[in-house]
Amino acid sequence: MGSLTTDTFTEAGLREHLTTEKLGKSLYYFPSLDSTNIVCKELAEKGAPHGALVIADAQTRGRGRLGRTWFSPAGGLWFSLLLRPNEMRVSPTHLTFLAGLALAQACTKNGVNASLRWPNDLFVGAKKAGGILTESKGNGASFDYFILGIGLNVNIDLDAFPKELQEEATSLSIEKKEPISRTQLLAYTLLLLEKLIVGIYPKQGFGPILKLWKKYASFLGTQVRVDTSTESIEGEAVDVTLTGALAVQDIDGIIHEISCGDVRKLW
Ligand code: BT5
Repeated sequence: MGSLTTDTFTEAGLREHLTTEKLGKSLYYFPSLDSTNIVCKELAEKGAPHGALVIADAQTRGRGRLGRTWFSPAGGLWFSLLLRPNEMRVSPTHLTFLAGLALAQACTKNGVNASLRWPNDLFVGAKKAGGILTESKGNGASFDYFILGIGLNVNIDLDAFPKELQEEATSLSIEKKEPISRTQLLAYTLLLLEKLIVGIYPKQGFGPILKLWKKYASFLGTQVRVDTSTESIEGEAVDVTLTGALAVQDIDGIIHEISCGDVRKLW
């Protein structure tokens, strides 16, 4: 495995590589902080502009969905984007899909075959390598802002993961057997994301994006268990709808459309 010290972040290096128009133009880099989503939210409240990027080498209180912990040591790509709805007409649900697609495309371009699992996970093989946490202020009628948080295990050795994650998590460097430049990966991901947000989504809608997303969704067509806050549903993951819901067909042929939950592959 390559040394993690060969892949350092510098603010100047990040600025130099970014080729986006708005995403990341306002940039806040921290060697370590609690959570990029939290800091991004604070900046949003203080009036930071659309596209502001908060990035950290390590997080001490990285967050997953539903208050879960996101393990974030140095070597990963942990960042959050502030997105303002007056600049971007996209629903928070769709935003998670746009981000997943950009992330999967960027990983693949870097020689790692990534797949996507509904609604917010990035997998390599059978192991999770990244996740997305989309938060928002306001509601459907008027969103104030969105915080798009992205975590990707880039240059992290297996023994650096806590025991309970070693079975189910991986990193790009483990899979590729060499380190990957986080700066370049970030720059490429943001470029793809910006193209989706300002180009494809407003002009062509969610349909074509979902179609591309599904190409990475290797869990579709397999047997899964979906745990929601109220129930567990087992069956075949048959589709993801235009609203971003997962359709699961159970053993009786009944199709359940699930808007929020966690997917586990059964075999
Ligand atoms: C997610 O939640 O997958 C969303 C993760 C988003 C993290 C980014 S990092 C930048 C930004 N700032 C933050 O504070 N957060 C965002 P969820 O689907 O709820 O998955 C969480 C579960 O994934 C945990 O309960 C663990 O089982 C597992 N997990 C935790 N850390 C992991 C890691 N580094 N790699 C793989 N799996 C992990």
